[in-house]
Amino acid sequence: MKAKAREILAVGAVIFALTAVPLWIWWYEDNYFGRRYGADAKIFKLTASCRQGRVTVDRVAGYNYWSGKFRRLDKITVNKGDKVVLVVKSADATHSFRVKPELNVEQPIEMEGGHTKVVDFIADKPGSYLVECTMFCCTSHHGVFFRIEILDKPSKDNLSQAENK
Ligand SMILES: [Cu+2]
Repeated sequence: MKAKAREILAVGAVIFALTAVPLWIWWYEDNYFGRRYGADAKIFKLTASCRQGRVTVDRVAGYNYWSGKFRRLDKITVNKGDKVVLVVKSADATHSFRVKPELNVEQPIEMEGGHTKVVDFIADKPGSYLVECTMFCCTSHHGVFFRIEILDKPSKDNLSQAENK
C-alpha cells in the first residue's frame, strides 16, 4: 500500500513537472523583457530563418520550421523617441545583421543557430533603415532582412498608439 502511494506521488510529480516547467518558461519568456526594459519599451521578438530565407515575428518551432508557415516581416514601425528592444533569434544558421550607424545600434546583431541576441536603442532619427544579414548564412541569404521605420511622431502621441493596436 505504501509503495502504491509512493507510485501515485511519483506519477503526480512527473505530470506536474511536465506541465509546470514549460508553462513557467513560456510565462518567463513573455514577461522577462517587459520587466527588464520597462513597460513603455517597444519590444520586438524576431526570428531569422535560413530555411525560408526570412525574418518573422511569428514563433518558429519544429512544427512550422519545416513547413515554412510563418510570415515574412517586412518592417517594424516605431515613433521617434521610442525605446526599441530587438530580441533576435536564429532558427538555424549564424546570422549577422547590420544597419546604418546613424541608428546607434550595437553592431553586428549576430547570433549562432538557436541563440538569441538582444539589442536596445532609442529611435531618435526618423527614417527607414534596412537591417540585413551580412553573413552568407545560406542559399536564401538574400531574403534575410527587414526594415525599421521610425516615424517623425513623438512617442507619446495617443493617435499613433491607437493606430498600433
Ligand atoms: Cu545571411
